[in-house]
Amino acid sequence: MLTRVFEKQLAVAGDPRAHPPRVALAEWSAIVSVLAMSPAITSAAEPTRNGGPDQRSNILFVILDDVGADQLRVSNPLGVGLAHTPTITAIAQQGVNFTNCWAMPECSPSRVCFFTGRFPMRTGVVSPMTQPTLPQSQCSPLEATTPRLLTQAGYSSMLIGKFHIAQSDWNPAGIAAPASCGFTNFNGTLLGAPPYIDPTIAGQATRSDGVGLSCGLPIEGNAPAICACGFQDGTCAEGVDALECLQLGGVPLVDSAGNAVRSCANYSSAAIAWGNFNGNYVWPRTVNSGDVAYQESPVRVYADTDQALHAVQFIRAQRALSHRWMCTLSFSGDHDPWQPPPAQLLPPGSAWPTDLPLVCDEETGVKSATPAQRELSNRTIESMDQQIRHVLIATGLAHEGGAGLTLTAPDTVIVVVGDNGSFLTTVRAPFNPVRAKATVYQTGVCVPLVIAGGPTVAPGRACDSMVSVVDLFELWGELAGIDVRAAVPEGRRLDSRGMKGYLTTPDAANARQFNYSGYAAAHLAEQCFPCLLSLGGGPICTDSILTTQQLCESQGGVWYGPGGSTIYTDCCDLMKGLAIEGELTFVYAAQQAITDGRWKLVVNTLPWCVDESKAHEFYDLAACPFAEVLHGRGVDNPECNLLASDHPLAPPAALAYTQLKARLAELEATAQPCPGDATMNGVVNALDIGVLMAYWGGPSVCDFNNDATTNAQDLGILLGNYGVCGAP
Ligand SMILES: [Ca+2]
Ligand SMILES: [Ca+2]
Ligand SMILES: [Ca+2]
Repeated sequence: MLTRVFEKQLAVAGDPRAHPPRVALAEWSAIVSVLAMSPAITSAAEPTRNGGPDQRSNILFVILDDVGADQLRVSNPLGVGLAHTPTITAIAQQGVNFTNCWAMPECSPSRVCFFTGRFPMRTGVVSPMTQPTLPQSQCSPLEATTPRLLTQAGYSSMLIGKFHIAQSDWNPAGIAAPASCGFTNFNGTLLGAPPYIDPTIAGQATRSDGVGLSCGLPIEGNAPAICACGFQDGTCAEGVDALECLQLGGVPLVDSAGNAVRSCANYSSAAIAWGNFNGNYVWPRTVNSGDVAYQESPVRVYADTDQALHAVQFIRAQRALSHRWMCTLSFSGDHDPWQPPPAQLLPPGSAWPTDLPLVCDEETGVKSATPAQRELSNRTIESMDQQIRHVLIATGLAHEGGAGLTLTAPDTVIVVVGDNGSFLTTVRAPFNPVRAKATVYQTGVCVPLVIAGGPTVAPGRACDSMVSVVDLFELWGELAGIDVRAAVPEGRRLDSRGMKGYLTTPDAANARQFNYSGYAAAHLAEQCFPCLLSLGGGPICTDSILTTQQLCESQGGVWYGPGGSTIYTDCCDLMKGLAIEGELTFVYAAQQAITDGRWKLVVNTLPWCVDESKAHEFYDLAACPFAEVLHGRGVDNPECNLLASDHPLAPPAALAYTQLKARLAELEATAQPCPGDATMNGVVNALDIGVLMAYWGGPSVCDFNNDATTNAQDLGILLGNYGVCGAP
């Protein structure tokens, strides 16, 4: 069956009829691509063409969306009931397991870090793009991104799967947003998550509550129903497992009440809403290829399978041509909404517990930490792990024998990372589910990172040094023979530190003295309103993360903006209106964290109604719960906050607190906003005017007053700062 599935996908991928409207990149792409690169790198010869052997490495970079350190055996030694991930474990055993990696707390900021080496406070990508976000909060087309640097060094590169570094809404490049940031070889999705699950099964079920259909397929006895499977070409097959039907690109037939239909007798393709998206099984593809961008929608192939297939095709082609390459494989299966992956993608023995209801979005409409969501999360991680294995074997980067998976390509480095902490309902003990993704606490920022191959020596060890997701940007450069500091335009600050030393030298000195993570409110086209969540531990309010009614309600929240029963302007307004003072927990609009490895300072941007004493939190990670099993850094639960008690800090803590505050102030001082500096080099000059003029009349990174257009007002701001930001 698996062969048949792959053949079907090849047919889809290669079908020229599936390539609808094309848009060419506008003329501004020329100006920004020139400005994004340092002249030094533009003229640089390929670094190793000096007669010696090519020491550079190919790179397979795997991003596991929303897989925090708590989810994997390699990063959570205490975890119980974790996913079965033999591939990732094998990579760690043949490489280095980084036990102290911090990501940003949310998708987009981390992803921009991977490819720019710059913290969110510099790139402007401070928040995930969960609703139309203005270009100044998307990755700037003037960033010297990894694919741009790699092209200059003679590499081929491709990003497959979830992008979420920029989006098409408000972006002057539209669906060519990846290419505008240098990702001219992109095949995946511009969405930040899988599309919503379709509880109508392509319009067949008319009952409005979606009961029994929360996974986007009919369920019987906690398993996919056996039903008739209809295809768009009018053919139909009986006796098909509903999940397999979706995998084959069909639609499981159900009656209006959602019960499985077993006969093809009355099947009509015309009665099916073929345009409905359905989680990971039916989704919109965007392709950027050179200066061409197009969409293919909907794609009816399970997303992991499709992405693994494209990775195999790309890597095989590069290996056949003896090109140096980087393949970024960006899986999003473990981002909500969770759906069961095809059974054929799971490892042996990975069966759904027969006594556990197979539900995806909870049918009551209220999400809570359910065993089903954790089980679904496990299944998606297992699917990704198996797909990584498939890619490694199918491309000759590994073989499977009696000893399990063995990596066999010494010229290729394999990197697997999570992009942020786990989402609350999936968090595994001993990590903290209510201080998880979208917070700067340990559960929100600690991610798994394993690296194998290439220059790695003494495989099978752990590295406990602090590393940040920005450091991966520098690692790509180190592996490709690029000096990233020389390659980015003069005056542009990098936050990355070298990582290659950790691979080549088991006792390498620490490259960084502190680590940082943070998020803030993005520049949005519309005002935000509050969303009230109930997660079992009392009400929680956010007015900065779940910023639309659909997003709020999809997380089981109650929406208090336009379209809701009552409108409140923000969470403070809501707290007073609902008279829930003292009960409400706020999700802060911005948070920053900085650590020296032991001590950790958290700085909160407070809502106007919250007492200023909550602005700082301070932790001794070595004294927080589970420190002894989590490499000396425990979980920063509230009771571990040293500033929560009335006792003054002990002298060592007081000194560390002062030092970390100073560190953060130094960092912020180097990232002061400079409206007008479109080229991000600390100087406002004629070059910036040139960029602004190229975007005149529309939204752009030169929309310095955040009003969604670029015009004389923005030029006025630029001229007002002319030269100023560059002053020492
Ligand atoms: Ca993510
Ligand atoms: Ca400038
Ligand atoms: Ca403007």
